[in-house]
Amino acid sequence: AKQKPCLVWFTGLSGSGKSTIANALEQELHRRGFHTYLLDGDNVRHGLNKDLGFTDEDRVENIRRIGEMAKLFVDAGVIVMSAFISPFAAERDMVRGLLDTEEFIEVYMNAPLDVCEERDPKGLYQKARRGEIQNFTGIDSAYEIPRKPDVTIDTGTLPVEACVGRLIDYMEANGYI
Ligand code: GGZ
Repeated sequence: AKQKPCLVWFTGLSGSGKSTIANALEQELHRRGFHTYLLDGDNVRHGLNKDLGFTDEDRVENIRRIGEMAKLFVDAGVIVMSAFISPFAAERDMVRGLLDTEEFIEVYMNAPLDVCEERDPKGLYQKARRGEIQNFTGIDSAYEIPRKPDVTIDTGTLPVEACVGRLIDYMEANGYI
């Protein structure tokens, strides 16, 4: 199907639903015949970026590389999704600046910290609270809330299908799909 290539940039706390919603969106786009690629921790932090940890400096470099890589996919005509915390506004803006204005869609996964912490699928918040891991976003490392995201999704309260629906509506309304 005809598509306008773009980068759907999910940002939010650990446990806010970035991977879940990005995967569900990708499935729906596939079902409709679009060509997509999803960048996430599994295929980036374990590969290209496996030399990077979670200091501020390493997160900055993580996002820089992901942004450059995503740009290549967009240039190749793909609808790209990325699911990284990307806690700092400066790096999100840097990635935005790599692309044409309409090519970058910043999606803020808005879930309160206590909801994310309650979900804690990997037990990482608990470890961070106990001091067993350091520099954990929301606990002892900052998350800067996006000031002007293109889309905000209240993932603390909305079911997955509704979140995907919001994104599909946005992408249709703005001519990406
Ligand atoms: C935040 C951490 C940390 C620390 C390991 N802080 O919920 P998850 O497990 O599956 O996703 C988190 C992921 C965050 O990596 P990102 O590449 O998205 O972060 S960033 O954009 O800030 O570079 C979490 C796990 O890695 N994880 N240690 N200290 N998340």
